[in-house]
Amino acid sequence: MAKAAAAGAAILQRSGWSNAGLLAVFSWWLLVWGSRAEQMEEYLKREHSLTKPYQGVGSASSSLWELMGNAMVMTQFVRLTPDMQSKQGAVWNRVPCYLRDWEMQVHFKIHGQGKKNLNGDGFAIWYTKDRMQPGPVFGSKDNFLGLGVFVDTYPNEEKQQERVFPYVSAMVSNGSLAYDHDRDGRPTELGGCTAIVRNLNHDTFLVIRYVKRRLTVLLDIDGKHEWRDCIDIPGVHLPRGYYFGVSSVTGDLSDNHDIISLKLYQLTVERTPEEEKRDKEVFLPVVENMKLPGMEPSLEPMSGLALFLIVFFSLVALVFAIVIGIIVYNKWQEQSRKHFY
Ligand SMILES: [Ca+2]
Repeated sequence: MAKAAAAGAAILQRSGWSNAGLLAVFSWWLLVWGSRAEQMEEYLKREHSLTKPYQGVGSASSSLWELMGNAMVMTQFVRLTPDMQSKQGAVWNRVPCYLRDWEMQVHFKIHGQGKKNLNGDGFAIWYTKDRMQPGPVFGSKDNFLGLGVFVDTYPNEEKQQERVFPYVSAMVSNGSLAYDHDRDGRPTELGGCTAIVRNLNHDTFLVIRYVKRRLTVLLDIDGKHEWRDCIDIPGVHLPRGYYFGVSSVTGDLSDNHDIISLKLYQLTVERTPEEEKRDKEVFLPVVENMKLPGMEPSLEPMSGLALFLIVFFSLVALVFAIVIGIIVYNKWQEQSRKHFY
């Protein structure tokens, strides 16, 4: 129900309702659904949102958002890259986000001259410790700390059978995990889905929702004003105080990667005492039950314990085998003695 309410609010806002009108409708919505489902309210946080007319972005140092590389502010959108080879651009929030539960709504447009699979590379939405650092992951730095959601429009891996591109995927790194560009991030992917998003005449939206350590990514790309599930992963622990940003890169192949708006909503949810305990603050990003190669350092005390247990049980098994051996030997000797009588 909370999902329906959030989606409803987004649709109303898109269709140009005033804030007061929206608030009234939304209050009613909450009254209707609130009694039935888990209560969730949402507030647009202007300090983490990028909306038209993008006042001061790229020109004023007091602006909440900062441009990098080839990114340009236009009247109707922020263009991360133009449809030209070897460009990279990004826009980063200057204000760290200390919210526990949030939702980032991304209104974007990817379009260009390239025919299917002759375009690239896509763009990334970030919630990371570092900001404004160019690099190889959709124009931003690798071995990042935090979350990256990628809208990958070009399949670099040759044998792509399971994944149809463009493809949306999510990755969480604690700094020691690298993005494998040649395999489109497949080794570190937490989840993903196909998203046909290029050269469309209708609006395309992506939502990243982070509530009670559950990370979900929803898409509205079919022009039906409906959210479709793409990624849903529980047990994602992200530190607070990281930065939101979006970045993009083109190589031999290119596209216009345009951001029309980024809207960050604070979500207010109630937690039980157990949930409070479970959702305690973390200082490094962690995903529960994920065995990713780079995540091993944080599990080192565990592998020490595992080694001890292996040695311990091996010794127990050895002693057991020796005891059995002695018993069998004694029985055998007894048997052979009986033969002599
Ligand atoms: Ca790719």
